[in-house]
Order: sequence, then structure tokens, then C-alpha cells
Amino acid sequence: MTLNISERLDSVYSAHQKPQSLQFQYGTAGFRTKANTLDSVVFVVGILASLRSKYLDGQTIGVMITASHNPPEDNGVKLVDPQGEMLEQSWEQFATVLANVSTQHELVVELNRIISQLNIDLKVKSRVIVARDSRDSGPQLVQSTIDGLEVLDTEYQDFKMLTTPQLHYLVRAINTLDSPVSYGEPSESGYYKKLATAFKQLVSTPISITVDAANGIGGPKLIALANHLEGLLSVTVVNNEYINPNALNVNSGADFVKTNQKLPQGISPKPFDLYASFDGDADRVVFYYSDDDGVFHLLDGDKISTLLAAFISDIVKKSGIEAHIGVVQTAYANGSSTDFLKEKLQLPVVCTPTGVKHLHHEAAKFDVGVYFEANGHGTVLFADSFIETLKSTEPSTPDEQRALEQLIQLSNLINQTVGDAISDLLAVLVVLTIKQWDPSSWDASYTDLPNKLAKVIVPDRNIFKTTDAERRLTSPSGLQDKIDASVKKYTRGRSFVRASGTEDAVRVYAEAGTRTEADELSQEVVGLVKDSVR
Ligand code: G16
Repeated sequence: MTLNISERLDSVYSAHQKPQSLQFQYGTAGFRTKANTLDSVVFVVGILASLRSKYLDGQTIGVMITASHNPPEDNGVKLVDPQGEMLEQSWEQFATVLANVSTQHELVVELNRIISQLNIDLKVKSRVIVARDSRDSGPQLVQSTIDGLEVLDTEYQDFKMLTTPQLHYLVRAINTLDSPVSYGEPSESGYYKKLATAFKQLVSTPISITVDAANGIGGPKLIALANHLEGLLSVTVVNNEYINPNALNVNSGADFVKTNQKLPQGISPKPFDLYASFDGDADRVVFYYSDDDGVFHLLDGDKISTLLAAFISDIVKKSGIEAHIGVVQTAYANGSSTDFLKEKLQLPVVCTPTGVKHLHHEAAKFDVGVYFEANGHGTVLFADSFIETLKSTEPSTPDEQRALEQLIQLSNLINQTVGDAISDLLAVLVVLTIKQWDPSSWDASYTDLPNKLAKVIVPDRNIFKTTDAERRLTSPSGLQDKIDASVKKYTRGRSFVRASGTEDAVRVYAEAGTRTEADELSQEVVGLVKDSVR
């Protein structure tokens, strides 16, 4: 077989050779960097996706070409496993190794090493689906991925432009087709039908909302979804210039709003109306409103998490059944949200490193696992066994019956594969409608501690190593002690530093009892980080 792979590569490898000077790493959400350096990476990812499919008996694997919240000149690629979850972590090392080989010979050696280590049968038919966001560089990178897929004769389908969560949906739907746990029709319209059907069961009064789509692919896809809702959802999309890739995420989108804690361009808010922002590939959403005085109020991933966790706990109680409900957060979660979940809602809270891949696995350990990063990336997982219980329970009162139905429909409405801005938007609107809450009632559940997220550019972010779910640094040596000393000076102070896995930067998070203190603490820790690399 060695010879075969080598021969197959003969005609294509030279067009996709890695530039000698570059190094790549499978990070928080796959490979992500400047688009014009990614060709060799997506080519080998195509080959690796084929191997993953063969290893899993020909189940379909997904390849998404996106750099999500990053600027227009970036791009990236991530692999999606058969149930729509992120690539199993033990395979990330293979991706990193393949992405860094610089010759055809080395590539053949590494591929053969993986094949023999995992005992992969190359005769198994491999199947992969591919999609991309709206970036300029997308079509070319998809073509290079396909060149990689063809090396191992993989059967593939190119779904062109989709949101990242739509690709996750399709992977799971294809792999569960004709199975008792079918996830839905394996088509884009199947995705809309599934969400629309659940939404229509949960609300009956028309809802209006304005959404900033970050000039990304989420805009047209949200409109397509609304078209399946027969007037039940009236959506105004601003920053919907997805045909202009240079505008992607510029002064708009979930990351811009969360990081800057201000409105995106193009939104002039009416007091107490609810607004939302997606990121570039629509896997994150944050909400906001302004009050009578024009003050901006952010309802971020923590607020979404607490809203959904509180609502679900409540209807589980009403349904008369028992469930182990838990919430998963990262170090970025606002301290007040964690207190609210633990003390007010009496729910267990688990903290993991950044990256939905980490949160997802922890959430799957509960009957209902709510996971959101503060940046708005997250979802709610309902265990199959719990859904079975919901379906087989005989209600003894109309209230119990309604609660059981609401839980079943919520599990259909909320994308179980990964965080999904469109699906999360609908879930939040359902809860607010059922509770008859305006944004300020939602916001009133707890008050965020003032906080600041800063970015520091350093010569080598890899020297920043962490432990304790990224809450403490182990390197550079001595820096954590200095951060601790700074934190001690502030009421309810908390700060941590970690290397980003999607941008070439170090992130500094700080929160404290007042705005001034949070800003001062942030400045101090940013200064400490800069000093540590001087
Ligand atoms: C990705 C991950 C998220 C993570 C974010 C930032 O989001 O999927 O889980 O929170 O990157 O990660 P980092 O701080 O390591 O740069 P997205 O929306 O960009 O795919």
C-alpha cells in the first residue's frame, strides 16, 4: 500500500507542498492562520479525514473551512466526527504531524505510520463532506481539500457555503440516516425543517428580532430558516454583506460585541428591545439591549447558560421526572454567573479549558448538560436515555404533559452537535416568550462583575503554559505569583492569562468589584505579561 499512496501523491503533492519556514498546530478549533499559508494544511487534512472515515468503518466525516470570528484574511479548517462532535482529541496529534511534513517522502512515512499504528484498512470506502464560510479564500481551500480526499479515493460531497453548525448537523444526520436515533433529514432544508417544526410547537405568537450577522454566512441562513416559520419569526438582519468577504467580522459580530462590550455598527437600539450578534460562521451568539438612558447591557454566553439552565430545571421539576442537570463553563465565566448557578439554582458547575471540544465532553456526562463559553459558544446536550425517559413517561396531569412536550421539543430545537447561533437564538426566544420576559427581566437574574478581556501580542505565545483549567500559569516562571499579588489588591478580583488557540496572541482576563478596579487589574496584568517577555 506504501507504493500506492506514494504513486497517488506523485501527481498532486508538488502543488500542495508545505513552505519550509512554517509550523502549524491543531489548536482550540482546528488549524487557523493566514489563509494564504493554509494550502498544504487543508490538503493533508483531506487525506487525514479520509483515514478517519476508513478507521470508523466508512462513517462520514466533516471538513469545515472557516476561521469563524477571525479577520477576513485568515482561514482555518476543522474536522467533524460522525456524531457531529469535534475530532477526537487523540487524532489531533496526527493532524499536527501531517501538517508539518515538508516532503512527499516524509508524508508517505507518516501516513503509513498512522495506518499501521491504528490498523486502518485502506479498502474500506471513505466518505467525507465539506463546506466553507463566506471567505474569499474558501473555494480554493476547498479544492485543495478535495485534492487530498482524492488521494485515497474518498467519496465526497461539497455543500459549498454553510454555517459551521449546519455542517455538524449534516454529518450526524448522514451517519444516523435510517437508524432508530435518526437526527433529521441529511440536507440543508432538513436542518431548517427540524428547527422550524420544534419552534412552532413551542411558541404560537409572532416574535421580532434584529440580528447582526457579522457580514457572515449566518445572515442568509437565518433568513432561510425564518422562511420556514410562516411569519412566526420576523427577523431583520443587519451586517448581512456576506457577499463582501472583506467586511466579515469587521466592527460587528459576537466577538466584537463581547470583547468591546459595545454595539456593533449598524444597530441603533430602541430601549428594551432585544438584539443579537452572530460570529462569522454562526456558531456563537450574544444578545444585548439598551435601557432608557441608552446604556448598553450585554447578555453573553453566561447569561444564555443561566437562562436555559434555570428554565430547563424548572420544567424538569414540573414534568415530575428526575434528571441530573449540570452546567459546564470555562475560566472566562463571570464569577457572578457561577455563584448564581451554584447558590441560587443549586446546580453542579464544572470548569474546563477553553474550547467547546472540552466543554462538550463534560456536558455529555449529565442527563441534561448546559455548556456555554462566555463568548456565546455553546449548547445544551440531552442524553439519549433521558430523551427515552421523556418519551416513555405517562404524565399524570396536563402540566406534566406540557412540561414533557416542552423538553422533547427543546431537545429538537437545540443543536445537539455543537454550539449553533441560529438554534441558540431560537431557544432563547422560546424561553423569553414562555416566561413573558423582556431583556431586562432576563438580565436581572444576577449582576455581572465588571470585567475586561485584553489581547497581548508576544514573540512566542507557546511559552505561556497553564494548569487548573487554564486558571493558573505554570510558565513563564514566577509570573503567576505576580498575578496573584495583583489580584489580592482588588475586591472580588480574579485574573488569568492563557495563549489563544485561534490567534497569535495571549489573552488576559480580569474581573473585579467595580469597573475601575477591573480596568486597573487588567492593565496591571497586561503589564506583567509584557514584562515577562522583555
Ligand atoms: C473557537 C472555539 C471556542 C473558543 C474560541 C476562542 O471559537 O471553538 O471554543 O472559545 O475559538 O479560542 P481562543 O481563546 O483559544 O482563541 P470560534 O467561534 O472562533 O470557532
